[in-house]
Amino acid sequence: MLVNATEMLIKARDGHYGVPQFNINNLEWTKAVLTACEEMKSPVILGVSEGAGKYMTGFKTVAAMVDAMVDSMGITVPVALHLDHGGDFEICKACIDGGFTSVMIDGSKHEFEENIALTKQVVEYAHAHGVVVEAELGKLAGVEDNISVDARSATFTDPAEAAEFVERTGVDSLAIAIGTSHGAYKFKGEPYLDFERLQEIHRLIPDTPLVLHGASTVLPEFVARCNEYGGQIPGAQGVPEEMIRAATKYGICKVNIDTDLRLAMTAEIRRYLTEHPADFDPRKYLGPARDAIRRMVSHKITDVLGWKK
Ligand code: PH4
Ligand code: ZN
Repeated sequence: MLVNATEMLIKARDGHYGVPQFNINNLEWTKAVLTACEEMKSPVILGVSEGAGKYMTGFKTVAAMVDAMVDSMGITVPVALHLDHGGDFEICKACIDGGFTSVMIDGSKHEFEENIALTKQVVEYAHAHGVVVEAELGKLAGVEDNISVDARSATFTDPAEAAEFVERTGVDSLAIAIGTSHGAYKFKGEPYLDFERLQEIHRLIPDTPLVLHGASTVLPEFVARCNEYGGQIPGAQGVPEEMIRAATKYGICKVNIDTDLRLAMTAEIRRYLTEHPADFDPRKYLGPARDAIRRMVSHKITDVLGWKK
C-alpha cells in the first residue's frame, strides 16, 4: 500500500539519516527501485517529474502502475508516490486526486510572497486529502553559476526567509538551495555545498524535514563505462558521497537521486549492446539495466544515506 511520507521523514529527521527519493521513468526502473528497497527493508519515495509523468502516459497511469506493482511484488516497506517539481496548483491537484500521496509545489521561480501564496493553496488542498507537501525556497545553482559570495546570497536559501516561509505556509518539508543542481554537470571546479547555511536553516526550523535536490554523485566509474562504450559525457561531476553523508547529519532528511540511476542504466545498456551485437530483444538488455539500477539503489541506501535495516 502507498503511504504518505510524513512518518518516514520524521523518523529520518530524528535518526539523522536520509530517506531516498528515487525518481522513476519507466516500469523496469520502478521495479528495480522497489526490489532494492524491499531487500534493504528501506522506506522509499518514488519521485515523478512532470516530464516523467508525460513520458509514462500521464500521472493516472503512473499511479495505477505503481499501485499494481507494489501489490503484485508483495512490497512491505512504506512507499510514497510523489510529484516532483509540480509547477502550479492544477498539476498538484491532479496528482492528489489521482492517488499520489505526496506532492512538491515548486514555487521557487516566483517572488517570495507569490511562492508563499501558491504553496499555501496547495497545502490546504493536499492536507484536506491526507497528502503531504514539499515546497522549495531558493534556486538550485546551475553549472554556469559561479559561486561567488554575491551569487550565493542571491540564489541560495535565506535561513530567516525559510523560517518565515514554513511558519506561514504550514508546509511539511522544505527543499533548500545550498549549491546542488540537477543533472550530470554540477560543478566546474571543486564541489562546494554551503553547510553553514544548512546548519543555520536547521537551527531555525529543527522540526521541518529538509530536502536536498540534485544529490547525485555522478560516479566516475559509470561515466567512464558510458564513455568506454561509445558515450560522450566529458567533464561530468556530481556531489561527492561524503558530502551527502554530511548533509544528512546537518538536517537533510530527504535526498533526491535521478541522474545516478540514469547513468547506471545507460552504462549497462551501452555495454550489453556492444558486447552482444546480435541481440535485439529489449528484454535482453533492459533486464541487466534493471539490475544495474537495483545495485545503485542498494549502494545509496546502505553506503550513503545511513539507513540501517
Ligand atoms: N530531481 C529530478 C528531476 C528530474 O524533468 P526531469 O524528469 O529531468 O526532472 O528532482 C532531482 O533533484 C534529481 O537530482 P540529480 O539530477 O542530481 O539526480
Ligand atoms: Zn529536483
